Amino acid sequence: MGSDVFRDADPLERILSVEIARVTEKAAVAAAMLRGRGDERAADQAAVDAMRVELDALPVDGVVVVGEGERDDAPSLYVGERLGRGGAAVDLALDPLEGTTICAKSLPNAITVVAVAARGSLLVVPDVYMEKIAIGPGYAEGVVGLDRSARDNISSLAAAKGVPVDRITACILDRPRHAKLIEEIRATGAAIRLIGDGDVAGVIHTTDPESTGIDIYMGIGGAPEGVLAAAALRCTGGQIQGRLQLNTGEKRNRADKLGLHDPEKIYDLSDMVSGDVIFAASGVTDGNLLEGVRFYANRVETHSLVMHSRTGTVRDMRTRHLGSSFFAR
Ligand code: VTB
Repeated sequence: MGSDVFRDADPLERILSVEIARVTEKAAVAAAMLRGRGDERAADQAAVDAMRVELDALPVDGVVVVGEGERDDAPSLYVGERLGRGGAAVDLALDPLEGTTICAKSLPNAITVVAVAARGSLLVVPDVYMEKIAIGPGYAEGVVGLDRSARDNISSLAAAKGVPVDRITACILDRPRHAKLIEEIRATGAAIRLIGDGDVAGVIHTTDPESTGIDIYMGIGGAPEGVLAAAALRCTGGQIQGRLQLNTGEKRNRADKLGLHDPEKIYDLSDMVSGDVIFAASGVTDGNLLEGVRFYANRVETHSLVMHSRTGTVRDMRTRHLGSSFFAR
């Protein structure tokens, strides 16, 4: 059980860690057809529909634990939906279009994301906000943490990296709620990359600061996105902490029902993802780590990352699709 599910079914692991790319690729192509059309709902729906078909074709017995919402609000890919042709019992965490607004505006870093994990190994969170802090691999455990001030975290990270504070860049969602955090970080001399959406990508960007220019992710975003980001870091290395923002009785009740009884608890990577996980993301629009979908006269090209935590494999996959199914509109 638990973390050995992929090893026990080695052929499955091998199939999955390639087949899973199809899931995010198809969703990326569907969303990319609607890039820059100003219609977030249509782009999201196209990605959802494409992703659902591909997930349902995987050789797994999957249950969605991070999805498009509760059953009533999300007719497809809702939390609790069972998908797959049958096989190993797995949890599915997904975001068919991370950054619907950035896709609709054709801005950078819209991606499609899926994680497949051993059953029971992903933290099931309510769809509330989560305060997060994340850094990439190569740092000692505890270099940064949510129990410390922004100033402390930035200076501790700079010291660990061996650079002055003004060489650190933090990625933060551009939201009014972050005004104080932004002020505090700017006062340290560190730089801030403000993003409009897409904090799963924001966290993943910390894993390759040389390419992305981002050293640390900070601030408040969606809790489901926190678990997805943790799945990626479980594969690449890195650290993440998250604290649910349970500022009403109703939210505390929802968390309580999921077994999350301490509203102040800081969840770390192993709390959010406790077992083996396969993670895939494909670019919809061009970004720092992933290129967006390219349409040519006779083919479509996609760019994906597929990672597996147990083996430590990170596949950087550029794929040419010549099949007509990719052109169907
Ligand atoms: C973030 C971001 C998402 O939601 O989690 C954000 O990564 C948080 O919510 O892409 P607000 O938009 O309310 O700040 C998204 O923007 C959309 O799910």
